[in-house]
Parts: sequence; C-alpha cells; structure tokens
Amino acid sequence: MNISDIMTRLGVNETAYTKGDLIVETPIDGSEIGRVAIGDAAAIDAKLAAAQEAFLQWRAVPAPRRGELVRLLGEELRAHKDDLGRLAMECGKTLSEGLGEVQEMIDICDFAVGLSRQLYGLTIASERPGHHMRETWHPLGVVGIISAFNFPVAVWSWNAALALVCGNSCVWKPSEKTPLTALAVQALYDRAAAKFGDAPDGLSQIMIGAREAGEQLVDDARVALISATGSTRMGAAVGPRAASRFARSLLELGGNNAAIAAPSADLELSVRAICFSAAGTAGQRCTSLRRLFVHEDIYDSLVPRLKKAYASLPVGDPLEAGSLVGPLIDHAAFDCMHYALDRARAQGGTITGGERIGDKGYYVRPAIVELAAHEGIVCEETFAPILYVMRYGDLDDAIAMQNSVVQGLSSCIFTRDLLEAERFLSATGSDCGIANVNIGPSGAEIGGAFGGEKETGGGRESGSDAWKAYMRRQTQTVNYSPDLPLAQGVKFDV
Ligand code: UN1
Repeated sequence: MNISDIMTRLGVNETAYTKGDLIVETPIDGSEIGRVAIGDAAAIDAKLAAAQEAFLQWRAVPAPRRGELVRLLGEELRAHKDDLGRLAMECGKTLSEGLGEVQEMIDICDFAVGLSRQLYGLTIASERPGHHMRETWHPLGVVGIISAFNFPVAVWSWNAALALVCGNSCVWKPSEKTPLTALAVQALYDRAAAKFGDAPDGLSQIMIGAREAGEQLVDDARVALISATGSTRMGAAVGPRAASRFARSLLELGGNNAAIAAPSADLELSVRAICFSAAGTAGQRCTSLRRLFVHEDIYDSLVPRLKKAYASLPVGDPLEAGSLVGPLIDHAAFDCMHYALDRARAQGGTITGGERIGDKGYYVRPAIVELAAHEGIVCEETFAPILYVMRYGDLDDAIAMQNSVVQGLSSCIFTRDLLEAERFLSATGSDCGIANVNIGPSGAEIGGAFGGEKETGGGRESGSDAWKAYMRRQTQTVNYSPDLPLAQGVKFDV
C-alpha cells in the first residue's frame, strides 16, 4: 500500500502525515507509516471556539440545505471509496472490510440527507381552548466525537452526518492509533465544504491527541454532546465527567456478545456466521461474537465443524488477497489475548488455536475455548478473537447466561423454530440493544439504532431516531385566543 499516493489522491497535505511527534505504525508489519502533529491545549481551545462560532451560524441554515453538505460528503466518499477503504486498513482490517467501512459511511450520508427533510416534531392537543402545542427539534451545539481504532472512520460518520443535518458543528478526536484515515476523511469533508460554498469555517474539525485531548473535549463547556466509542473503562471516565457539567453523552462501549445455537439451527449457516462474527476483524469489533451457547443435542456436530473451519481460516497480511483475518492492533492487544487464554486455561477451558503466527505484527490463529461453566474471564470483554463455547440444555438457561454479563450490546440465536426465535426477541429474552435471528451479532446495517444497554453505555447512534440525541427538544404552547385559561383548571384572577 503506497500511503503517500493514496494521501495525495485524497487531498491530504504531505506534512500533515509526515511531520509530528505521534508515530503511526501499521499493525500489518509494525513499520512506521506516518508522523502526525498532536494539538496542544491552546490549539484545541481555538478549534472549539471556531466550532462554537460555526454552530451559531449553521443552526440558522435550513435543514435541507444542511443536508446538501452531507450529500456532497457522500459524493466524495463514493468517488474515493477504493482509496479510503485501503487506508482504513490502517487498523489491520481486510480490504473487503475496509471498503465495507466506507460503504457504511456512504450509507449514513444517504440516510442523513433524507433525514434533513424529516426532522419531524409533533403537534399535541392542548387542553386549553384557543391554544395549540407542538414539539420542535432544534440544533444542539458543538458535538465532540471520540472514536476508536477498529472503525477508524465509520463511527465518526454515524455521528457527524447526523450532527451536521441536525444543525450542529463537530470536533472529532480519532483514535491516536489510526489518525491517517481520519486525516483523509477530514480532507474529503473539506472538499465537500468547498463545493458547498458557504459552510462556516470550523464546522467539522479534527483534533489529534491522546487522553488529555479527550479530557479537554469532555470538560469544555462549549461542547453540548460528547459521543464516545471505546472501552467501558473510557466510558466510565467520560460519562460522569460530562454529566458533572450537565452535558449530554452518548456512549458506545464494550460488548460481550453472545450467540445461542439451538437444536434446529442450520449448521452450515451458523458456522459461517460464527466465523465471521468471532474471527472477522480479528475479533476487534465491539459487536464481535465472544460467547457461544450450543444446545447439547447439536454440540458434537456443530463444534467440530466450527473447529475445522477455524483451522483453515486464512490468517495473514490483509493486503494479500484471500486473507480473512488480519493482525491484532498492537502488542498490548496480544498480551490481553494471552492473559485471557491463560485465565481460561486455569478455569479448566480446552483451547484450540490462539497461537501467534509469524513474528512481524501480531497475527494470531483465532481461538475456541470450550468451557463447562459460564464464569470468570468469560464474563469479561477481551478485544481479540477468542470464542468461549459452552453447552446448554434449556433455552431459558441459555438466555439467562447470555444476559448475566455486565455488557449488553449485541446477541443472536440460530434456530428454525419460530417459538424459540420469538421467545429470544421478547421482553423476557435478550437484554441487549441488538438481537438477531439467524445472523451473527456483528455487521449491523446503518438503518437501525446502534448501541447497547448496561455497561455498553445506553447510547444509540446511526439509524432510526438516533438523530434525536443530536437535537434539543422544545415543547411550545401558543395561545391564539384573547383569554388566559390556565392548565389543570387553576384559577388565578387578578
Ligand atoms: C464497532 O465495532 O464499534 O455492526 C462498530 C458492526 C459494524 C459497526 C461496529 N457495523 O459490526
């Protein structure tokens, strides 16, 4: 991958990715691929001031016109899908997944353009004669976006596309592990803004930095909403900090996603879905499958098939055609994986796979860990391709085990039994934000609200009515009569 050719085509100035203190290494082989300047506190402050100024102008632009800017951004993404998809491999994902990530951005832009004519409020029947009530959605303010390495740009677009049509400005802190793709996206946004013509300066900006930069964003009174994607530990720091100044937060944190393979499951389909969800992206999606409950009647037919499929999964350089599983992001991720496998072994787990492959980058054979009990390390999220497999006999027990962890992002059941599927989707079934039947827990489309419950943070991004998080709701009552009747029949005659 020739980074400088791609960056040139995407319109990124060479100094932006070759000069600076932050050294960017590719997980593909550990080599240096760029150097990026980290903004200091004063530089971030200036960006926030510009964002606030931009918001004051942008909120008065009609929403369908705001949609035009997002439409132009979508066009840039379409035109540069291939280059950006290659660059998204900065985090080690395969080209197909990199292209999928850019497609996810294009999809949310299309969604947001339509939404720009559909920021619907309500009219509400007033109890008072000569009055009407309505509910109107207004722009909110500056939106701070903190994104993670594993979806270096798509998660930004879920937030930014909605935030912009909703009349907000954005300041984005991408993961310091994947700043190059983020810089390229910023360049594409800048092109779209130039074509748009009169977008306020500083409407959508990027700030490169580490933890302190994120803290500055969270603490700044000008930031009305913090949308943060990452670990539960990060969210536990961000949420209360934002709440302490009564800012809104939208948190998309850890998952410990499960699948239930029921007796009537289509085994072929289940194996494919499990491999993609558990081993794809090297287990580094927040939606990755981590726990599998297999009914005892099919355990001996499903699990050997799964192991066979795992043994032949092509693990290797994602730049090479045919690779399905790329590297872990870094050495620390590899250490976490080995720590988890050691604990699983100490818990009596039988491990298949998990070994490192080669000595450049951190490539691992995805691991299957068969365990008798759902406990200990199984209940923790490890951001690596480890699948814990357990038997179950009764569906209620499987659902209870699935729900017994602190995370609540995504879940699924493989079954051809309608009653089981509906039971799983019912109020007493999965407690997650996402629940699927006959597909894995990962790979969601943008049209639905994305996010989860409990320690996953409760936020919803992307489709459905997630846009409401980016606006403030105003209840309006208008009296068009000459009288002043009070609500609830209260009398106050003066
Ligand atoms: C993430 O891992 O933070 O549903 C996002 C999925 C993707 C998004 C994952 N569409 O797997």
